Amino acid sequence: MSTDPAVLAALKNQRIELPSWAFGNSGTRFKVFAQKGVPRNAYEKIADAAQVHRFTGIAPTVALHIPWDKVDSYQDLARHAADLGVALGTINSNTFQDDDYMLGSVCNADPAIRRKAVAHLVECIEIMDVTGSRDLKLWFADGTNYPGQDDIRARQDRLAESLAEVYARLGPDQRLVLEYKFFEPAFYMTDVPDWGTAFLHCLALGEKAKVVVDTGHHAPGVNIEFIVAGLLRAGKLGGFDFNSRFYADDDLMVGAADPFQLFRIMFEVVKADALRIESNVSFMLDQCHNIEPKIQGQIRSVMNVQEATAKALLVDRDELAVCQRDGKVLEANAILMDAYNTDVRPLVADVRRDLGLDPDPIAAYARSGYLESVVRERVGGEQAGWGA
Ligand code: RM4
Ligand code: MN
Repeated sequence: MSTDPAVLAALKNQRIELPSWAFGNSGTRFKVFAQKGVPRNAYEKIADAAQVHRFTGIAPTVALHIPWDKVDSYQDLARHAADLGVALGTINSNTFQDDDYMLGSVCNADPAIRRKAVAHLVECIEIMDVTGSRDLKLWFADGTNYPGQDDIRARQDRLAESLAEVYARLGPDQRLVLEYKFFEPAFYMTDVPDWGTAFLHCLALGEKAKVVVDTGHHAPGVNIEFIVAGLLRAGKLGGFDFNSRFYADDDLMVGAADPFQLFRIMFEVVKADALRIESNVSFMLDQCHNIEPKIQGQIRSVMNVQEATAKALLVDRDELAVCQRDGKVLEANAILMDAYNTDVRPLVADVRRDLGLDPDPIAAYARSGYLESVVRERVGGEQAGWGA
């Protein structure tokens, strides 16, 4: 097992952002299953997220989703987070749950509805001003279900105009990160379906606009690490929404469906030296736990990203470069596979020990009795959930 100090340092400095919505109830369009002890508001979601950081040591920020996490005072919420040893991160907008958005939000043919959507996005920036968040994450459910339903190109124009308005409102240290998804809820045409469309809009907007890669938002068989490599090369990768898919946008724990893919993605990140916080690539989780315990599910996801990263860091890149130069196809592949097939669990356990943590986060969390205590305390009130 490598104890290369650079590998250990990279793992200790890794940062993964947690999604507040992962701690609320969620489910499928068929049924949302309520779990005992689930948070009833943003404050309780942050308390749960703080547990994930407490046992992993590398997840110190929590992304909010507006209006799901609306509170009276974001200053107070930020203070609450700080008291619990975490900070507020990315602000996610939501223009997909209002009746007005049935035919789209920023791409809607009705200018009044577009104005309403843009106003919501500006409201999110106002929240960022208070929380000190850097990123406004945009994902649009906009699209059409039937050919001819609306004008594809006109919708792109409306999108560009709306984005430009929002972009103009960003502060000097704020960014707009645009997420794509190939289908759902629209089934014929989605307005931001792929990295190319997101990239074109970000390019037109400027330096402060970057693309977000949600690992669940591609058709089967798409080579996601290729997209990641290209966006990194262009300086346009804003970050990730990590999760796993078997079929559509399944939002399962990252690394559950395809740990090898996660490793390949992290290898591109490591090669581009983009793991460092200063690279400004953010590593967020975007999951909705349907049937599994939420805090434990998030801990597992953080561990999965950490293990994939450790394997990526172990690739003998010098040797790989030689094999690639010499056209040694199978030798080059073997170098990658050697790293992937390494059991890095002892290495990441060492990283945790160095951080003063229990080497087994799942067991330590179970022993802490946190879940039992919130199940006891969180009675009454309305549990937070998707509201879908
Ligand atoms: C979308 C997308 C967004 C997330 C919502 C809940 O499919 O992944 O990132 O905020 O779901
Ligand atoms: Mn996402």
